Amino acid sequence: MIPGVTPRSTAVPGQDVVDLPTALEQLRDRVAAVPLVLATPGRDAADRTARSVVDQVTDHLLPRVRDMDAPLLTVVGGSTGAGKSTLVNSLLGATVTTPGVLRPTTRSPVLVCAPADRAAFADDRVLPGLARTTGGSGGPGTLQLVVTDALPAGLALVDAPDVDSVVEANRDLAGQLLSAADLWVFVTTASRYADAVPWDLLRTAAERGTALAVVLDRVPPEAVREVAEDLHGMLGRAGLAQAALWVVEERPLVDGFLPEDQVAPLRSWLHGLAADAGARAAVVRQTLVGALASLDERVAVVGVAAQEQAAAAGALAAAADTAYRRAEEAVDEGVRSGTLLRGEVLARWQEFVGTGEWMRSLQAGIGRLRDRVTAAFSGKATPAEDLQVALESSVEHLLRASADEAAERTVTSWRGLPGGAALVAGRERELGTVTPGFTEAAADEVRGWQGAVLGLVRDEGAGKRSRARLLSWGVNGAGAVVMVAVFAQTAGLSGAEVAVAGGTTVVGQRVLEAVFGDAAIRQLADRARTDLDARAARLLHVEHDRFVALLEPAATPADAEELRAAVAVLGRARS
Ligand SMILES: Nc1nc2c(ncn2[C@@H]2O[C@H](COP(=O)(O)OP(=O)(O)OP(=O)(O)O)[C@@H](O)[C@H]2O)c(=O)[nH]1
Ligand SMILES: [Mg+2]
Repeated sequence: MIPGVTPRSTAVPGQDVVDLPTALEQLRDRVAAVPLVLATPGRDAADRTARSVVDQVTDHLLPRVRDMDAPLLTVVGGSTGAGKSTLVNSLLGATVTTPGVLRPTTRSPVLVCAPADRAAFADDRVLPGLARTTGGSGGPGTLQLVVTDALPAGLALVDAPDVDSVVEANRDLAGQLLSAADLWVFVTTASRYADAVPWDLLRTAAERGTALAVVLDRVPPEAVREVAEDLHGMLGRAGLAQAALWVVEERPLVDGFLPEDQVAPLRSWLHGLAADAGARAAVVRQTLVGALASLDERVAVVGVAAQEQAAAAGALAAAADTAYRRAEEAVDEGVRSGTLLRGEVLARWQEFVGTGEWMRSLQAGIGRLRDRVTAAFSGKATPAEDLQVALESSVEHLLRASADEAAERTVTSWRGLPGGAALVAGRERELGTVTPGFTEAAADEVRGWQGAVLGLVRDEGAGKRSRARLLSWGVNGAGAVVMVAVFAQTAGLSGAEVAVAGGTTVVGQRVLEAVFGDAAIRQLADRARTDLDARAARLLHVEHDRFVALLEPAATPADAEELRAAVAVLGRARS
């Protein structure tokens, strides 16, 4: 440190202190980055909140805190067909925006400003998501910029689409424009002022203390008092007693404009604001302070949703884990139960050990029999290979059935879990069964396993007495015996039972008992089983991973934590 110079920042270690625009940008980027991908019950509402925060920071808060003196952005919004466009034209005394009989008329907004304020709105300082057009509407996603002497400098007017539009894009855009505003001019009519949607927005304005003027349009002259009083009462009950209320009577239009006496008071109020820098600054501050203050709670809503997403993802992952753990157990169980030594495998096993001729020769005694077995094993490569092929398809079948069941079980559990149904919707057939590559991968693994068993047989027992005997059966023959031993031994089948299964006689059983009782065979079978288990686990992992991959984009508790941190940084920047 340089002597005599103390650091300016009084930041608490570990707590960032940044300026307000930076804090707002960071918070916005955090909110935008929260992946609300799972369709949990609160997701859609939280998603809307997140978007409204992102939009408002971009469209209103950032441009405003960067330039407190920029012209007042006044958005004329409200009920469908209330006469918003007609009002804007009438305020200007010029047709700058198109009114119409067909609803909704205004689909892309029109921003009107004085020539002196052109630069403040021509670029992407405010509402950067809307491309500017001039000389006519550019369609969806655009903002038509109209520069006119009819407006004083310091005040811009936006003719917005209907807030309660039948067209969703209109509703969203209207909401976005209102949150970009320094001042709302909210237009409703004698027949619509009690509608729900406008009141949702008006309540939001009340909560945030947004600067607000309400225009009660198209009021039959005889009902002015009654309707105005009623609306005034409603505004008061909503905490909006401070809102300026303008009543416009329903009269024949004059060249498409409202009669001058109906529009003049509102116009002079707006022009007054434009002329009075102090009053304008007060409006700007009022809306800005309320909007900034509203962020904590709105971001908290997104944070809660992120937590919900994380919890839902956790529950979905647990369901998949359980299903695939059960599949591993099912494979293990299938191997242990000896059920694989049935059907085709059994037939090939019988062929392998049990030719009639060989059976008869068993009578001659164990010693000779073993030689005979040796001869049978080593001399009959084809039956050994047939047995391997039969075992291969039987193990593959077991793997496939277990993996299919796990997939189906996962899909079934996911359907009943928050966020799960939407993930599997329309994909039940694809997700409820093994992956397309499974059959091939399983065949590869099983063949790999068989190859490994043959390798074991070849390498194992070097220098041991057993090796010579083992190899005297031929690698294929000994390998087949080890493979059968895997299923027989773990099933607790004695050599005798395998022999019975093989259809051999009592004497044959004694021979096979000797073969399967052989320590070398038992050891090899243990290692072969461990290898098979590992291969099954690997296959099932791949299957399981595709479900995990669906959950990976979901929000985590860290997302919620980062939102809290960003709000805290904003809080320090604000103070
Ligand atoms: N007679 C009469 N007609 C009006 C008045 N205000 C609006 N209109 C008519 O009502 C229809 C709707 O008016 P607009 O100004 O297009 O209404 P809007 O609120 O901009 O409509 P959207 O943009 O579709 O939400 C048009 O045909 C206007 O001419 C009024 O005070 N008196
Ligand atoms: Mg309109």
